[in-house]
Amino acid sequence: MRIIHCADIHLGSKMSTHFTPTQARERQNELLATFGRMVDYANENNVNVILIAGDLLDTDSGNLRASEYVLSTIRANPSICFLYLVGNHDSNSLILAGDNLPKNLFTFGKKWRSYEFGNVVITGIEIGKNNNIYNSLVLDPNKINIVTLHGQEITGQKKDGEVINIDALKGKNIDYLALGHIHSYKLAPLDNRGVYCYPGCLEGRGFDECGEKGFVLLDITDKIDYTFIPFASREFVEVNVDITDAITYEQIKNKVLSSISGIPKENIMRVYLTGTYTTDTQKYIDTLSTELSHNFYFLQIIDRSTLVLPQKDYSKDISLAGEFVRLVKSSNLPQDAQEQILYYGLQAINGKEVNE
Ligand SMILES: [Mn+2]
Repeated sequence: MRIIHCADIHLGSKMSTHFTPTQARERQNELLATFGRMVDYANENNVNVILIAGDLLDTDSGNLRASEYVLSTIRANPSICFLYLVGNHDSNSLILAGDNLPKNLFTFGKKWRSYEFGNVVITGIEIGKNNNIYNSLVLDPNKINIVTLHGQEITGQKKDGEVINIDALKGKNIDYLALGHIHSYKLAPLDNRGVYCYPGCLEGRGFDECGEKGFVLLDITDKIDYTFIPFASREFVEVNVDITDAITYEQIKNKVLSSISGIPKENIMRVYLTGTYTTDTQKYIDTLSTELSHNFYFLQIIDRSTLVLPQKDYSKDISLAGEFVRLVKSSNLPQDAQEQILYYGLQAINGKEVNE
């Protein structure tokens, strides 16, 4: 049999960070559409079960469209079993609020609950703040055991809150521990028998969720094969570009272009300018952002380069420039503000056009 293990889809997220209202709306729809595409993938690849390990919704309620979309999709695919464990974001999920749930939608509760598919048993529990779940988990060693939980992994030490004590789940006959809560893919050994896995989210929602996102496909015969399937419609990508040797606008632009070439244009990009610059550097960031933003769905340039003053000892220089540098450096302004003022001020004193 085949199972999709996904989690942390956060349907109904506002997606408004970084984006215009139009783009945010588009990303909200993409999030729903990617869930729909995953169900299509399940159909096309003979997947029997979609196991959702928590945080399917971004909030319990308030997003009627996301809830109705999910319920409608589940009803339209009666040959797939949807096992939905709620997480900390959707513990009172609106999807489960109605009386008339789809017949192919199954849930978990505050006590361990198992679903059997031949030799495969999927067992889960809503942990909430309950730290006392481990002793009551008893699994048949002769079955293929998948256990699902939502929370932050910890080892050893006691800690309150929605945490999963990995050590306490060792030696429990678990073959695959299907987790949710961490938004990046992670697969690690559990014990001599099993592994534990966070699939990560389906779509990144910000630059703290960079890189490939997707779900895990489990192919089960007498053992489990697991494959991470990248599935996001866009990725958040961050790139560092060292501009130390670039002086002209064109040189900086070419450095940025060569660093981002090959990155698909549908991605959501952030370019950090790093290294050093001088008062001669043509660092016209607004112009560069505008020019390059046509190359990507979204592109943002953040300047982290630092100013290197000309090889001149301004501390005793009897000139307007010397007086200016001493005045700025003796001020209480933060380092980056001082650099900005010195950059533009020295350009002005040297008779250059001051941009930005
Ligand atoms: Mn969570």
